[in-house]
Amino acid sequence: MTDTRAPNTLASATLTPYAPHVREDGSVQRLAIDTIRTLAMDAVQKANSGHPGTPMALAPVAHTLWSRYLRYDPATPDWPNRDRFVLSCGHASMLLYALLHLAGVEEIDADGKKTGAPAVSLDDIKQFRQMDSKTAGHPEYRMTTGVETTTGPLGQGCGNSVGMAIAARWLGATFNRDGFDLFDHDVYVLCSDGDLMEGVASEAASIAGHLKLPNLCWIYDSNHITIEGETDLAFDEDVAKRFEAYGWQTVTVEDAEDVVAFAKALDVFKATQDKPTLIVVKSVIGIGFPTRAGTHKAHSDAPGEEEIRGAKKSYGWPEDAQFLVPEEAKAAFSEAVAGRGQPLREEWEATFARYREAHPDLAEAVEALRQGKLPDGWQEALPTFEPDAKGIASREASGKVINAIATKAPWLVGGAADLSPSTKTDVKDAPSLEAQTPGGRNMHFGIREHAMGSIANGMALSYLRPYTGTFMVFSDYMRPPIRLAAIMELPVIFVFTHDSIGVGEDGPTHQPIEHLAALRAIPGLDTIRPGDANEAAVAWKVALTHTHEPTALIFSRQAIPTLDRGQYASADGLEKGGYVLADSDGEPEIILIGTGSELPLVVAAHEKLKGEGVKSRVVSLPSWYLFEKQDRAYHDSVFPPHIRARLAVEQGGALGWDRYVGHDGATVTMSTFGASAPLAKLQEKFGFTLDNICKVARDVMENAR
Ligand SMILES: Cc1ncc(C[n+]2csc(CCOP(=O)(O)OP(=O)(O)O)c2C)c(N)n1
Ligand SMILES: [Mg+2]
Repeated sequence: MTDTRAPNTLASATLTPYAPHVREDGSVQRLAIDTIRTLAMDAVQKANSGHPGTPMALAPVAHTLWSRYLRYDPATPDWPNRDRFVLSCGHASMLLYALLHLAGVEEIDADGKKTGAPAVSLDDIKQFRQMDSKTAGHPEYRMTTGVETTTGPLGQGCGNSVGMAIAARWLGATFNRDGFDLFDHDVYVLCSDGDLMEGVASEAASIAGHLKLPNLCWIYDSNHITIEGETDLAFDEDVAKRFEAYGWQTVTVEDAEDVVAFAKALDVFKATQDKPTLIVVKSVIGIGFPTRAGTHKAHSDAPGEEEIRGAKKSYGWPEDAQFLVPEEAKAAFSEAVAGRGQPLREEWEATFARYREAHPDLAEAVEALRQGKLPDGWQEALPTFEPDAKGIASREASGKVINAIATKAPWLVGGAADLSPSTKTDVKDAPSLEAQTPGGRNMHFGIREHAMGSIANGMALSYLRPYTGTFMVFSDYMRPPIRLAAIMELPVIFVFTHDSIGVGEDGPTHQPIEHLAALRAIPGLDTIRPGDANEAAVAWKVALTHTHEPTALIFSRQAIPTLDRGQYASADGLEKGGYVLADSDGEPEIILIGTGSELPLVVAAHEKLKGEGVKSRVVSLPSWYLFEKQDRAYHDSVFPPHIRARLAVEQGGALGWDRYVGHDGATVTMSTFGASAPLAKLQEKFGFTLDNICKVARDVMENAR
């Protein structure tokens, strides 16, 4: 991709030069900076909770970035080519709310329509941290217009930003044409000591350096303070050197008050075309507080009237004023942001109108991805699989599905954490996504599962349909971003293969036990464990149809027979989460429930019991999440309440199965870690054999009588 980013038109020399620590230069910029500070203090004091110190310290930095660099139109905060601003240190949320308020960002609803309300009004700021307010304790994507991603768990915003920067480059490489620079935006992050101590940010920074992302700028608030005290307690590495080793450009700004130096640092970022940039900004947390400034006491909690009055005095602010927003400060700030962003956005729209003429197909694709849709017809590409007693591993089936739909779903972009030969997540004959091929589609996340999840979330926030891949046991390494995908309602697809003791010889460290229960416990996450190749195809269809839910697709390492769907019910039943796969003539005496690789085993038990005169029903239950969405009548049709003899078979922990098997039912599940041995031996040891399932089924029937 040629770098088409607009040159910085504002030379830093045009900035009002504040001398460090002189906070009363009388300029309107200074007024706006102090407005941010006083709003943060007043809101935290009123809420009696929150974090005032960092918004106060970073106000000059954020003000400079927004008013002089950020390409952002407050009237169209969903303009696709806007620069992204991520507040990774989400505890400093009042900084973002103050910026959104002062910039006059307009609210848009879930359908992208303007509501006529501001994104954050002054009243909203007065409702900081209150029920149903737009100013939650930490910034929440979807709840507040202008919040680009939910942050709060430190490090995640950093991870997301790498995904956003990757997506921006991918979009540019895929859709930009001569004379049509549709996508060339930058991604800015404010991050704190905590962010940069977290492993996820290190993983993300490492791959960002590898990918040489020139459109990524992290601004590190080096204030030497965390909650427990000075950073010396636990953090004394040279962060800039670490980032240089990652392949980043680094610039240090000695004083956050020195906006000229900071603007120069941003100029360095804009001029750097071959690597990401880290700007280390040294700041004083809670600057202006008489006793708390520069101490961990400025990090959180209401500072108290005395501290606030002292700080306001030091800014030359009326000490008794609360929630004071000088009109001229707001006007100057919003005009500065809109003055640059609005013409750029209008120009973009004019370009897009011409693009639609010149490249109608591409324009249609851009429209579709903006709406979170895949191109029409992608479902037609979904494969079906012939009955096959030997069958294939569901990971193999998944790989075939990915490859079948790849050309129909061009912005399905993903990859694995160095396991694609095992997870089968690569699109064959497609280029890798690398520094020189930013439009490639096979991501090599490296062995960085945590960042992989976080990066995928960032890609989803920037219009792509990302998927990830690793062994299911390592879903633990990804839990924070999976949870955040669910909170943000991002339709990320997390592929997990090697889903049970079926892993075999690799042993207990690689055999998931509690992981299914742990994933099923995340609200809003659709965890699907398909029972054969056709269920795997339908699972992908469901996942790609989701617009507001992430999906965990759980696949086996080992082959699973492909069921004869002429003899048994259609795999489309998966769309309801669970369905009657095989039934008895007349009322069943027992319901056998299976998921994943245990489904064919349960079907075999059903057939064996039938031969012995026992009437059983088989329920395939690949997604509890989807099944719970069905109504009572459907539930009762699958699980008639009076049939109390029920047996669930799953090579995972028992936790949660009582919901379906009830008091009189039983499970054949795992109650210990697995073992290192060939699969057949493991199945014998842990009771996943035809004979044992039939025996337990008979016991259950006996007990339920
Ligand atoms: C993953 C994670 N762990 C812990 C916390 C709780 N927490 C919030 S802020 C913070 C550290 C504060 O230090 P720093 O990141 O330097 O922010 P500053 O106080 O300088 O703004 C911690 C531990 C968190 N939000 N996320
Ligand atoms: Mg700090």
